[in-house]
Amino acid sequence: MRKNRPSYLSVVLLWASLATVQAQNAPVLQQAESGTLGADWTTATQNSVQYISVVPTATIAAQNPGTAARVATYTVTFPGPGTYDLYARVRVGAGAANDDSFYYGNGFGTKSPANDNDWITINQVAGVGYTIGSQVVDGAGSAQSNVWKWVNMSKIGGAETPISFTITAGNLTQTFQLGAREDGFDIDKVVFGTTGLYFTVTNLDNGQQGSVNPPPPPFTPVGPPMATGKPKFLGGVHSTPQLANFTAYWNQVVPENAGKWGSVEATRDVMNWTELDAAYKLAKDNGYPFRMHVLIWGSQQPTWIATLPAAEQLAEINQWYAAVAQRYPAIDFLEVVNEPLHQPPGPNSGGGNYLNALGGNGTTGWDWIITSFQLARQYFPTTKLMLNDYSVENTATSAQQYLGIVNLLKARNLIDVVGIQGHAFSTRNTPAASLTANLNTLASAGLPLYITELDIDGVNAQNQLDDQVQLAEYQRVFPVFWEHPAIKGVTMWGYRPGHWRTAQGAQLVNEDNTERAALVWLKNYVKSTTLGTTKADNAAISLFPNPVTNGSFTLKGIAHINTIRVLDIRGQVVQEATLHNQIAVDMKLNLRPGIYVVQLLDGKTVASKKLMIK
Ligand code: 9MR
Repeated sequence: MRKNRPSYLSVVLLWASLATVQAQNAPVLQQAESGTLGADWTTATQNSVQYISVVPTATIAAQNPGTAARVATYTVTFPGPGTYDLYARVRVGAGAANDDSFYYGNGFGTKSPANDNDWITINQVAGVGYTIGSQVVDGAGSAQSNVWKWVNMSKIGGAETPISFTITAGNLTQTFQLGAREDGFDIDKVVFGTTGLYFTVTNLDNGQQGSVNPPPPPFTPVGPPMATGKPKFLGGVHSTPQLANFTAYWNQVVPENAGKWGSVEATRDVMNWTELDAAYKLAKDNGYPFRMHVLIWGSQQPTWIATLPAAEQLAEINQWYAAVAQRYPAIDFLEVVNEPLHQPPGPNSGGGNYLNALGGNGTTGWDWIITSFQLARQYFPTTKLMLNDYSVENTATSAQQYLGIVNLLKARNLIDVVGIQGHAFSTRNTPAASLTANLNTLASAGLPLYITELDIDGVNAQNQLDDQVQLAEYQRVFPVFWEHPAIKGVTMWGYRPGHWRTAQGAQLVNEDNTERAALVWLKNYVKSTTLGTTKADNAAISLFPNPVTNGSFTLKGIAHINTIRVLDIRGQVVQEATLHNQIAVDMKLNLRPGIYVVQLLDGKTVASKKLMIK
């Protein structure tokens, strides 16, 4: 009868409610070791994680496991019909790209081990996946090797187009197969989760249902940059992985790779400015100082220049300088030469091989650097010119050698500021007192110092991310730099995952932007530390006679002081002395009568005393 027939509307409603029921099918979790494992699989347990991997001796067939020994078989019962994505908790071994592939069956059922069409190849797992509880596991992520991570195997590319799995009513129990490809690829468990739902790492870890809507991002920093209002900047590096929330933390910009000559002009006369433009714009839009990294270096240089005759090389160098100067009229700091002590532009691959075109070593030993700076003054007359290098803060000999180059340039009025990279590999085994002593050496040229590429690692002895290890090292190293009176700014060489030292845990935030302990501390430390006006124990230091009548004065109580400076009323240093654990010193002055300021530096603080000379 007509009135008993379901209306069109109720059919739609019934369908919709069925769809809702389907969408709520519980995820299905399968431990990898629970299957029927072919003979080439091994099961192991580490830190209470039981997992499977294939023995190293097996061969890799192109796009299929090859033999039944390399297949693992599971019988899976689903709670209801629907479409499911396949998630897996896996670990890529130390071989990274050589340890990061496997297969799964192209649909349910028992597959033929050597038939390509029966298998989906999953590859390039080394650079994808998620580790943090709140992260949604989609097709991306940036977890690396040697960590347990979740990957949506129905979404990632890297080899073949992946698939989802469809379950129809009445066929809830299915056979599912995995196949081995590379050794060093460990599988802990898999989860079938309803396609279209958002599964976080926590959901998958615990077999929980995903959510219909994307969960809100767990953390958004508010800013402003932590050094706002401070006399020094605390800057950041510009590159794709480092961009998120930049302006909430950093107030100075340097391009990570986009300003290297080999990146701008990989092909002769074809300039790629895109990313360098973006870095410059980020700085200028926000009123942050911009540092150009880098004109002359012996790494990441164009390959085509290495084989040109010297005269042509010099012409190309002039064109490079001119092009940068024209495109970026307001560079604040220009790295003219990077890494002179370690990577001069020599004949090594990517080294440019143009050192001789710039005058070679010559009589000064560093003529090529002098020429590089002379050209820089010519093309960038109003820009602060910088020399930059690494590992000059951790050894006294390198500091002296570097100072030698700085002084050669300074004597010719070619240099304005001195860059010290400050990487973790230089600071980590260096006592704070040695860092300070070397900074004092470098400061003795009287030019401002900048820490240009700071990073501090954050893993423990087992190479696992360890917030406390990083925090302790930040607390040990950062204040040495930040509070040194000669250092006028610090730039972080990245702070997010994707950092060049991600494997060493140097990132300050997690994938989901949450702040690691070191960053929480750093924000508070920078905010609460008063710079420049911190006084050493002034009262304990006595200076007499004052006024000075016979051209000299005595200082007592200065055991901790390493530098004495006398400044005239315009703030110019007119006399300076370096001390080594002396309890008293007599300073002979060669100055006109008048009022001066005596500054006493201990590497962390500056104490000042007024001095009158009669
Ligand atoms: O961080 C940069 C990384 O992405 C590049 O692959 C690498 C190539 O040389 O350069 C890194 O940056 C270096 C910087 O340009 C100069 N000082 C050392 C930095 C770390 O290697």
